[in-house]
Amino acid sequence: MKYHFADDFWWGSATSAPQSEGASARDGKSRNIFDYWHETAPERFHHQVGPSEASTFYDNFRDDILLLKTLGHNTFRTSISWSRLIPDGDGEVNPKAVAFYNALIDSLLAQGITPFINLYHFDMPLCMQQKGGWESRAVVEAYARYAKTCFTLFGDRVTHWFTFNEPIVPVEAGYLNDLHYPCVVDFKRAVVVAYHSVLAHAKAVSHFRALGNEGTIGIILNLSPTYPRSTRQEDLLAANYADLLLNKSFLDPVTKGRYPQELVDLLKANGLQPQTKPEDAQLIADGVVDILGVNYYQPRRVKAKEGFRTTDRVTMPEDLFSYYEMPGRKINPHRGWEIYEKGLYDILMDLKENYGNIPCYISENGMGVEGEEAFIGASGRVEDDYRIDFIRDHLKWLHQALAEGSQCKGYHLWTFIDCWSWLNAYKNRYGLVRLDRENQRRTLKKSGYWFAETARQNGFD
Ligand code: BGP
Repeated sequence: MKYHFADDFWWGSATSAPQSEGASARDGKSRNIFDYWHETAPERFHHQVGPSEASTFYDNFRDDILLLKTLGHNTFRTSISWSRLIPDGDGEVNPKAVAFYNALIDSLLAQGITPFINLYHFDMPLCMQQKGGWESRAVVEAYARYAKTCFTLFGDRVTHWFTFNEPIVPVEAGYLNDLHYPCVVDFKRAVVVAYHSVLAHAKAVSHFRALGNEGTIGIILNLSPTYPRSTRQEDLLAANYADLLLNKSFLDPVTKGRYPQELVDLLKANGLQPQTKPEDAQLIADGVVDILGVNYYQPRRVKAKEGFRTTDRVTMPEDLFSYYEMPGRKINPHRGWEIYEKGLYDILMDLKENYGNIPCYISENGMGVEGEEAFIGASGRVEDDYRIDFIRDHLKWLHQALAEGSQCKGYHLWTFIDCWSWLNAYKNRYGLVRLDRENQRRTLKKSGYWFAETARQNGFD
């Protein structure tokens, strides 16, 4: 076989509680910011459905896990919903949530599928957001207690933990770009949110280690290589700034235990530095992860902002860099995102060369397709050859990175069953399994069969 992977390579897919569970107001769960936002601002979503219409995993998880087995998975990532487990964010544990997550974990293990459990996937409990969300240190403490509760309740069986999924997204989308609730546009507040997320992560890691549970703890970051438009000094500098703000702002503290000095200096020079406490530096130093999850969809193509001088005062990241569309780039015609498979290799090589070759795995990669019904064949199956090509071409670059010494231990596709998404609901379908929203019927796509076969034989030709 031309592309063969190690016998213990992790083959699986990823989802999140808010995007799959549904039952968003049942069995004691309180609202998170997405439940609330979809109820109160439906016009922002062109009246699309909200997370209450997710794919009913809460009720169907047992059957869905059998499907995971059919798909050749030996691992599967989902998240625990903070607002389900601790409805008031910081108090009593909800016994119905404990029963649900116990049953979910046990059902996965019974099928020989190792659960990868993430603690936070953009879904701040509304009551915690009302206390300031990640801008508040009290919320950092509440999150740390929630994390400790999860390790205590489920740590006898869960051995692969992750503190956050893509913590830069709530920073960018929620505090810079007016895309996610609370729709703030303020660089200084965004920096506080990012800093407190790192502290929350580090506190969770400390709890995990203090409990002495078996297993590993990591974080999942969306690492997008930042490629400059040209070799002009200004463009190189712009790409470096984008890398600092969007990748290294989390990657460095969670893998090296400290912020890059260049970032600290940049924030300081512009009066953007967050308030710190003397004990923070040690906390962050102790929060270094055992393993990194890497989400990769597309690179960032960066150029210098017109007329920007390095002496100018920065009030928003756009002052430092902007994006451009690279002529001739390969595009996903069904969604518009760039496809650049080698980006995956570049990330893995960067981790190898500049981050001590930290153990990692690809925790998300996938192809969203709008209007996928058009690809349903005569047999009723989605004939998604484009997705098979997408996965295979990324896996080839992953394989190359392994040949060059990367410690990448697995690959999770986004996602298992077509799922609800934050801003687009069901517009872009990503699944190995098609969801018919009329009757909740699940049907394997062609890519599902291909993935199962690839996982079973640990590779492909
Ligand atoms: C990642 C998120 C996922 C998922 C995915 C696809 O950033 O971790 O939650 O949604 O992107 O993006 P989208 O759903 O916006 O197409």
